[in-house]
Amino acid sequence: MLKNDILSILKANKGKHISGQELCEMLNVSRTAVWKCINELKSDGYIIESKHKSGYLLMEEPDIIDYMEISPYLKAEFIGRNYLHFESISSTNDYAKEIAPSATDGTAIVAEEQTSGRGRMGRHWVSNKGQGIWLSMILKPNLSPNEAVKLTQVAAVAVVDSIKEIADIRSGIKWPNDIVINSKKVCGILTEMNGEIDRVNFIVIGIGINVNVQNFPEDLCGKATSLSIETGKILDRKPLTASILNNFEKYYRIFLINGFSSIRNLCKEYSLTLNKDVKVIINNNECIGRAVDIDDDGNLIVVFKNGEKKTIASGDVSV
Ligand code: BT5
Repeated sequence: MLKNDILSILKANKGKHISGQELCEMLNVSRTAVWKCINELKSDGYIIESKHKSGYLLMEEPDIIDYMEISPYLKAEFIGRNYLHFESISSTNDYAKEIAPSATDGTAIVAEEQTSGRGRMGRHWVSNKGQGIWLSMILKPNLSPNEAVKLTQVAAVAVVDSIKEIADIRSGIKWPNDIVINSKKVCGILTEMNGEIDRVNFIVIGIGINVNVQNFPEDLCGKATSLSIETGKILDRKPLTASILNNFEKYYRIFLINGFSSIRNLCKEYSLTLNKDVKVIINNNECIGRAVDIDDDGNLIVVFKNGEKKTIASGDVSV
């Protein structure tokens, strides 16, 4: 796309004017085509100085997480290489499921805002405009459905690493799908699957991270937090988005080659649930026990007061 080519040149020449003539020659297009693209970039939020005789200078880039903005940080080879960015969408997971049958493995869908962001069991996920990373990845591994459910843990480990890398703060995993800082949820993961009994057609992993959210609705106060609240800084979402894709690809490859057992130690190290008393809902009854292990299948092992040991495969566990 011409607009992206022009943007790449302006980015590569930061601090330096590039004349319209130079752009025309480099890209073999007309002056009008260049001018049209510059105007489009300006309306996308890029601040571009246009000076008679000296040309165009990129002064400021918008706070958006489209491919052009995140790709300088993207090292992953297939996760996020097909990258669809939306200003606003109902839910990146819903859209991912819609397009998954014909989408390539590793496709990422990212939105600045979700109008119907979802958690598990139809719960609402607050997805403020421009303040978080609302991301879904489409995966097409050759796995059985019971292997696929472990991908939530793989994603959780990747998110903890990325938060440390970019925000320089330690977070932990509240089994199975919450990332927590100071006892408050900063990120939730929603893994959804389409397949048959013994075969996965596709998996969608949705990750929602509160990056620069400052205020939450009343019902989430005291329960939710953001990286900005925890660090006292406004963070750049671009390297964080790319880092999540990079780290996810790294752990996903390890998982596919060596199985979940190779990720298990990190899950245990990052776990905020292990060695704590937990409430588990079993057949609509609330039972209290101690979380003692995460097994090779990613299940939580809980020992109850009566000495009974149970393997919890999914569901709601609260510390
Ligand atoms: C989750 O569900 O934590 C999974 C959230 C996944 C969100 C991503 S964003 C991209 C992709 N597209 C989607 O539509 N979804 C995924 P669960 O464990 O059921 O937690 C949901 C609960 O978290 C809600 O009932 C609230 O109590 C709380 N919550 C809602 N919004 C939140 C937020 N922004 N931050 C922290 N907690 C929130």
